[in-house]
Parts: sequence; structure tokens; C-alpha cells
Amino acid sequence: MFKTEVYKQRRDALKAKIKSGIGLFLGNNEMPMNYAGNTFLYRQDSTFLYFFALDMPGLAGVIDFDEGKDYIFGNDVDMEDIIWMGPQPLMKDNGLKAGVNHVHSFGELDSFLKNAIEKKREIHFIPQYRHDNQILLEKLTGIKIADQKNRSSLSLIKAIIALRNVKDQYEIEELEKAAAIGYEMHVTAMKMAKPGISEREIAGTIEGIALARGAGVSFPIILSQNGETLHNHDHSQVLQAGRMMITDAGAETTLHYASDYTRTIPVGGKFTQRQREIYQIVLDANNAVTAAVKPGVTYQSIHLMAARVIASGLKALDLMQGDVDEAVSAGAHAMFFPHGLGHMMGMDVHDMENYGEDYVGYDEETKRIQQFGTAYLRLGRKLQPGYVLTNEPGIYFIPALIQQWKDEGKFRQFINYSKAESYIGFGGIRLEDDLLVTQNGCRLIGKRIPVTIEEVESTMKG
Ligand SMILES: [Mn+2]
Repeated sequence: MFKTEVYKQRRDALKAKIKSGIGLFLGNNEMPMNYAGNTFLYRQDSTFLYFFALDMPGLAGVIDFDEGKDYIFGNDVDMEDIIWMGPQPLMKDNGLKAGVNHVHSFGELDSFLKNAIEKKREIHFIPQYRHDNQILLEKLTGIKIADQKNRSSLSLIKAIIALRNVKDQYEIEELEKAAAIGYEMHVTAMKMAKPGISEREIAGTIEGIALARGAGVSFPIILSQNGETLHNHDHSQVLQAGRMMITDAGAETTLHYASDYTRTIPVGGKFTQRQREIYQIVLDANNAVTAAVKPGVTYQSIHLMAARVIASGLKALDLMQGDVDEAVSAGAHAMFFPHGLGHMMGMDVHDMENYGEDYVGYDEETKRIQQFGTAYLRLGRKLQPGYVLTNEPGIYFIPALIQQWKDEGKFRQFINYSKAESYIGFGGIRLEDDLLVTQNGCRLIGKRIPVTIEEVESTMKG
């Protein structure tokens, strides 16, 4: 964990924003995999980690905004726990590490909250995504699971987002560590990508790196030679010469800060002419984004700029036609680039997505554009120094989508369907870097993973 002061300051910053009521922060519990005693890799809730630091199951945190007091509810281990898990620090001492003096048994949370509810005090909570915590929240507050999302505290959600969207120096150091693990994962995948090797072997090897260097992957690895499927978790194929392999993967540090990178490489190490041409467009879009990111600019406008770079590159290859600006305003590029340019990143790889994507990535000033493709943009709002986000443009040839749009006669003035059909089987290319918005612009987090055609080919050779 960070030093105690960091967590105190975070809770104080929240108290400055929320003036009354009680904030309830449920930690995550162990989660059964195939029977109660055999659990998934444990992951503490990120909001709990942010304010209360303790990375272990069976806890809840409370902030009394009226009295300015912080509480942790959790039980000391008993002899049976000590026999199976070894000796553990007392909860009182765990609390002190997080700067919390008021530590009570978990059972006391119920009467604490019942008392507050009787006094008609507001209980602020964020939407719960784990079923056991949804059940617990219903038990503690009487609010039915189906109503919990609506009854969650918008003022708390907005206050936490305002804090967590801006990363401090300690968080940036952690994100750099996550980047270094991601670098090693991706370079290893590049070197392994020879014809005849299975996707599973590469995916398993780089997941091992994430576990060996930190807390594991920041999301399930996407690794496939079917890169036209955006989130392909199927690793059942054997790599073939002439195909490309897309790897979208990142790691979490032991303090649970994430990295998230995508690279697309030619199986065997040499791009074909056709692959080079499409690859270069995606790289140009990625580079243009890094050059454009700065405070005060909306990411929505940068997304649309990247779409124009892609559309004009595709026009030069005769895959698109007509006026580029008109094509992008109409949404014609989205047949090739059907997703958003990126998202916020922090402790969650899609940071705070459990709060509601629109609250994190949009605000009063910038609303989501409801057009196919751009509608999937997770981050649209005006950028501020300290934001950490991903830059991940892509070009894909999705056979079913090409077929459907062609049958509908959609955007015939902008799309050359016969040319597009000749790319069926090509796959897809995405290139993703992680950026920190600085005072005047942005910088990459971590050392850039080989990305130019020359860098990728020489890394794969050597
Ligand atoms: Mn991403």
C-alpha cells in the first residue's frame, strides 16, 4: 500500500465534497470458482482500495460525513484461520495502516447502519457489481437489489470520479510499473509468434509474466489471429504463416494499477505489402492521437480526428471514396473502425466502469454521440492534466458487417464494397498505448512497446 497519509488525504478530499450522511464502501469477498472452498484469484474492490487500502476479504469501510469519522468493519482471525492461513495482524493494526482508528467487528456494521437509517440519515453507496454484496446491501439497508442502481448516490459517484480521474504521483509510479510488465508480456508474445505455435501457449506464457511480476492480468487476455473479432478470448487456434496475431493485454501491479496495450504482428515476423499498408494507417492514427492529446480538448473530438485519419488512409487505398469529413460525419468509417478510441484507466482497466460509463467518460458539457461506432466511445469528455487514458484505434474487416452494409446499400457513396470484400480473411489491426495527460500535452506511460513496422519485424527476428 501507499503511505498511510495518502489514504487519509483521499478520505478528507471526499469529505470536502460530501457534506452529510454516511458513505458505505463494501470490500470484495472471496468468490467460489467450482465450490465454496476453491476460489477465483482474489481481487479487492478498487474503490475500497482507493480509500481504505486493505487488500483482503471480509471488510467494509464507512465515512461519516457529518462527524468526519472513518470506520473499518472486519473480524480478527480465529484459531482455525491461523491454523490454515497462518498468523494475521489484528484488525485494529490493519486499520491504523489505513489511518483508521475506529475498527469494529463486521457484525456491528448492521446495527451501525440501522441506527443511522432510524435517524433518517442518508446512506451514500455506489452501485454494486458482485452478487454477494448486492445481497448484503439489501440486508443492511432494506433496498432491493433491483432498486440499488437507481438508489445509489450520484453525489458520491461524481465526487469519487472527480478524485480518481486525476492520478497523483504515487499512482503514476504504479501505472509505470504496470506498463513495464505489459511491455515484457507483449515483447514475449512477439518473439513467440511463429507459425505452428498455439495461441493458448502464447496467452498462457504472457499471463504467467503478469502473475510473476504483479497481481496478474488487468483483464482476460485477447490474443487471436482472428483480429477482426474485437474481444476474442478464444485461444484455440494454431498460428499460420501469412496471418496476423492481435494481442490486447495488460497487467496489474500488486497495488492493482493497470496497463492495457494492443499490438498486431505478422505471424513469422514479416508483414505482407497489404498488411503494411493497413498497419501504417492505424499507426498514423495512433501517432496523431498522441500528438493531439492535451488539456482542454475533448477526447470525442480526438476520436473523430482519428476516424478521419483512418478514412483518408482507406481512401488512398481505394477502400473508401468521396469527401473524408462527410464520410466520418455520416459514420461510414465505422464499418472499418467500429469501436471507440479509448477509455480511462487506473486501478480498473476501464476505470470505475462499475459507476456507469457516462459518469466517468462524459459530463454535462460532452454527451455521447449515438451513432454506430462512435456510440461505443467510452471516454468523450474534455481532458485534464492527470487523466490516464488509452489510445487504441483500429481497422477491421468483419465479414458479416461488410455483407450486411453491402446488402443494405449503406454509404455506397463512401465505401468501395468490392475492394472491401477482397480483404475478407485479412483480420484486423489495433494498436494501443497508454497516455498520461500533462500540463501542456501528454506522454506515454512506460517505454513504448515496439510499434513501427521496422521495430516489430526486428523484435520478432531477434
Ligand atoms: Mn483498452
